Amino acid sequence: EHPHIKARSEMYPRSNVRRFPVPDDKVPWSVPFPEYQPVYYTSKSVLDQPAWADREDILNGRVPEWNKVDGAINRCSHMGIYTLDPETKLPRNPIGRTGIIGRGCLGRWGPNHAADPIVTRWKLDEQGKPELDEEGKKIAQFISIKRGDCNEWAIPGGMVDAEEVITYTMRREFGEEALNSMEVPECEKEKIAYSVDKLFKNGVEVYRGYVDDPRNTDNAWMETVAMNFHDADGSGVAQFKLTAGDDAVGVQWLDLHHEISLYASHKDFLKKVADHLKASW
Ligand code: RP5
Ligand code: MG
Ligand code: MG
Repeated sequence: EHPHIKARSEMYPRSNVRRFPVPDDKVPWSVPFPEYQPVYYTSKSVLDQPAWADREDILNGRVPEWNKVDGAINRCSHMGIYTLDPETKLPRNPIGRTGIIGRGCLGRWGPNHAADPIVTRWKLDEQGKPELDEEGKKIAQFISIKRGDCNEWAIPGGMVDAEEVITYTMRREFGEEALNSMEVPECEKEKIAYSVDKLFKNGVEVYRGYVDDPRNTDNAWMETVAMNFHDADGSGVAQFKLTAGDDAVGVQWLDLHHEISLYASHKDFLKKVADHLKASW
């Protein structure tokens, strides 16, 4: 596995917490690192224990079923069986060290499951013909949102709610973040739901696994399933009026391109979409 990079970025998001520096070669747990002194951080919003968060003293009382579906909570990893820290008995990041222990601002110990819908179309020129790159490959575009927490462009993904089916999470988050579905008048809601449902019927999974997210810690990390919903003839998405909603502060079509700069490891997922569509990259 590639060593995570964003999960080692110096400052933990929306905090004054500085990670203990972890050099590339010291990321894997299998490499001894006796000087390693990770900083403990769990944000106040998580300690307040909202419905989406585990208890801080989770080992005190009924021990959760790690690597299993634990009641309504999916504690399985897409990366295979994760191990527990020999000392703290808490789940250990499958990629390796991050410089922080605790959960940061993530609710679950272990994997925190998200879903990422990648809605694409072909970029058209003024005549309505697909635009080609130097190699003659068609250029694809995807619906990107600007995240309010860091102002970075990203896929409009979100957390899988307890017992929610992943494809439903994708439809819901796409509606909330890219179409502002929660704010539209009741009479328009049905129309939006109809076109979203139609497009989201035929998705292709392009990635399933760990996300190199800046919120990750040694004990809590993001995982996702990313799917591509391609509107080949442009008729489906044309009806969408893009409006940023919920925690998104902007929304736009972005070209798939190897120089694109996106939140977490979202660029890796888009490369997979470009390959799948045989589009320009
Ligand atoms: C990323 O965080 C995932 O790939 C997904 O896009 C996102 C989910 O978290 P929120 O958008 O709910 O903060 O790791
Ligand atoms: Mg959301
Ligand atoms: Mg989101």
